[in-house]
Amino acid sequence: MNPPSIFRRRRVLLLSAAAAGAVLAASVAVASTAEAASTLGASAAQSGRYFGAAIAAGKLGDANYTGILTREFNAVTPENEMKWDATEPSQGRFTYTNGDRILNQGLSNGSKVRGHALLWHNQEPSWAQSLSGSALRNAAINHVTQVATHYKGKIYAWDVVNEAFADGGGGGRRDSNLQRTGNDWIEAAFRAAHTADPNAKLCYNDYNTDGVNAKSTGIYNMVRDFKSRGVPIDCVGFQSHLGTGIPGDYQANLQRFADLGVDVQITELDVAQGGNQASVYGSVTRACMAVARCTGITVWGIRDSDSWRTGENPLLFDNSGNKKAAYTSVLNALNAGGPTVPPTSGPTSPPTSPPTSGPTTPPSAGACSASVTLNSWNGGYTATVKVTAGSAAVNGWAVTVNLPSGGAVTNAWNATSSGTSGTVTFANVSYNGQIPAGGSTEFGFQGTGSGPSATPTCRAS
Ligand code: 9MR
Repeated sequence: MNPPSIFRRRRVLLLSAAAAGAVLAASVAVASTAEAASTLGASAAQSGRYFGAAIAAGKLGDANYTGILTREFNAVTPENEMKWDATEPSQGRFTYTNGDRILNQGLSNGSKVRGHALLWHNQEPSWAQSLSGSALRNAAINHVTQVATHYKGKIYAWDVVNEAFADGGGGGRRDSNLQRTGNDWIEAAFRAAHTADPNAKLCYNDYNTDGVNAKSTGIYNMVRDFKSRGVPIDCVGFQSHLGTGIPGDYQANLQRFADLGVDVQITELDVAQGGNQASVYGSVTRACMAVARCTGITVWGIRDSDSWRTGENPLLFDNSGNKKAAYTSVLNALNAGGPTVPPTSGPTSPPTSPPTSGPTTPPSAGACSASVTLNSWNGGYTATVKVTAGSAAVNGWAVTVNLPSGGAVTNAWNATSSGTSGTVTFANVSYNGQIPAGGSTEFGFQGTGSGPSATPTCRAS
């Protein structure tokens, strides 16, 4: 589960506008670390993030539990109370009592509430387990509509679909009765959720996606497809039920999803208690803090005794509610700061229709510039390329990079690529070709070997 340790380096390559020769500095706002906060939620909030916990309605009468909850956390997720079996135990009869208790606990404490989960092959009520085909599809979409409508305006982010991808090497969908209703069941669920609660962030959530692997890449391809077709997806949840280590490309994996134009969130973090539990917790927190669109972290329970992983002591507080070393590690990482979460703005998805007119003249040099940020590991990298227009608006662009021999581009996002090795040119896609004067857009690509070391060129029209 945990790949061997890898070497990572991070470089920023800058290309200046050809005419001016000016150097464009990649700029990120870094949260002030002048005053360290003393709780998880407050320290996360300094950079615009949340730090949450999964909670259970049945424990809200436990003063030790709620004491930690209200002191430390500024987000909550119902561990079971908003799942399908809990909210629609018989078809068409909806029960929100316990879900509402979690919601009200969160809202009364000024916390964000993550909704979990509208559709999941697990914890389906028995009546749904016996359905198939259009009867199941209609029941599932009705469930999404009803539950998202009940909580409309109150949920920060919904896990619309949970764990729909298969484990193992294929990168494909998991077989389930939902999947057998047709491959479009996931996008149908996202569209229904968006119609019911247009302001909630809509997430896809899964496990074993904690590095670049076949499963996470399958999900990545789905998200990229959704973004290109205007399916309303806003975020991807990485559950992060971890053993004794963390994949070396954990941060790069978060970043490649963020580069698709979605938020990323750590949604169910817990780490087996071994010699390095505290350090794994610290690494996960630092990875999220380093990715501007990683908006928050949720741990899957409060005290070790609250965890579903009986006997593994995987949480931040011991059975008595005392802070563990892992707690200190997380708090320090939060207080160390990182890029501030960008404000939510603009449409949740790119426009679906292409621009009415494309570039009429070949791109010319000098009217745009590009800066490349590499996340590299031993044998591969992801590159994020920022394309910035000069003093005139750009209506189409092309960026050319020279790759060292032996390496190849394996995939690209928010751009089309021509060639895979040597000189590779990336051109805008329909929705990001137009850049206002001085404005910028981003695309990315992943490759084997080493990333580009020479200055890329940008041509604009
Ligand atoms: O923690 C949850 C546990 O109480 C339930 O019995 C279990 C039922 O499958 O679900 C647990 O939460 C899961 C979450 O909803 C989705 N990701 C995996 C979590 C741990 O199994």
